[in-house]
Amino acid sequence: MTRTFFTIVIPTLNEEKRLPTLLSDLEKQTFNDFSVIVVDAMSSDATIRLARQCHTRVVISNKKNVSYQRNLGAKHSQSEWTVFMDADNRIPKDYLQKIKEYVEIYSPDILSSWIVPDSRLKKDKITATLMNIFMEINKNASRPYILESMIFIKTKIFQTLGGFNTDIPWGEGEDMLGRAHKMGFKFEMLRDPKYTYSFRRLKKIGTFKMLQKISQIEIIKMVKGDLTKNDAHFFYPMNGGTFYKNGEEPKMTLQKFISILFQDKEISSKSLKSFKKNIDPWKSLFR
Ligand SMILES: Nc1nc2c(ncn2[C@@H]2O[C@H](COP(=O)(O)OP(=O)(O)OP(=O)(O)O)[C@@H](O)[C@H]2O)c(=O)[nH]1
Ligand SMILES: [Mg+2]
Repeated sequence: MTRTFFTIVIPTLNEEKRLPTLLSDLEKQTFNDFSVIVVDAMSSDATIRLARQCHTRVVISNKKNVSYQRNLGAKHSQSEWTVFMDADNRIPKDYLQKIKEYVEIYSPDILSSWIVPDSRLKKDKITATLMNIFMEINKNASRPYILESMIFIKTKIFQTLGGFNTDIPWGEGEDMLGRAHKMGFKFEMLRDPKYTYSFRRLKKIGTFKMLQKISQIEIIKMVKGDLTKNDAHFFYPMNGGTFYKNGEEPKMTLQKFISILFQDKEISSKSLKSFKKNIDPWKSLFR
């Protein structure tokens, strides 16, 4: 494999609908010193065939775990920069060109960029703007917020950090950035260029429902310290493209939420009753 400026790693699971569009965006880039590795978790649809048709290197992962797949892809990277992109992204044709120019002038260690939604709906534009503002105000925090859908990182630094933690079901990018921050690596969030972030989940389950779910996750994290892999599935099922073909949204009832919250703890029926009474202000999270 020749040593390109960027190596782009795309983890996939049943992404026959989305991946070809991203690969075609990549083909149209004005800067083309990059290679692409699709790390597929044994898709049952045409993902692998379509990736190969586009002359893309495909690595098969024997584990269905996005972080594991990203780490596996990065092992094959011989570039100075490794880039993690999701199959449901779109990028404008000067995206890589602008990033390359930026890194050559400012030499950051890790970076990402602002997003635009894949929709013309006003509510999606507002949501994307709020996400951009959130990323902007957090960029100097000790644990900056980042979307795993677009991460540029120097390959050596990725290795030093030990890659993504494969045991984390949620926020693995943030976790890695937290470790990078501690070691003094330089992170940047670019306002320009922007990439198109897929709002397919919002389309499938609804914006308000998504906000409910994020609030529920944050409550679990506050109480339990973290979210287990089992819990995560109830809030944010990760099945790649499969979820959008035939995936069912797991229903989160107040009862289920309480059982997740207290599953490792002994709790008397009296305190459970009092908890249910006290949760009244939070009830809107379960409608
Ligand atoms: N192996 C594996 N890959 C996955 C899984 N879920 C997603 N992927 C792939 O990992 C990348 C990120 O997944 P997405 O489903 O886009 O994650 P997301 O953006 O948080 O969620 P969506 O809102 O559903 O798009 C995609 O390229 C997927 O194809 C999974 O459960 N297992
Ligand atoms: Mg996505």
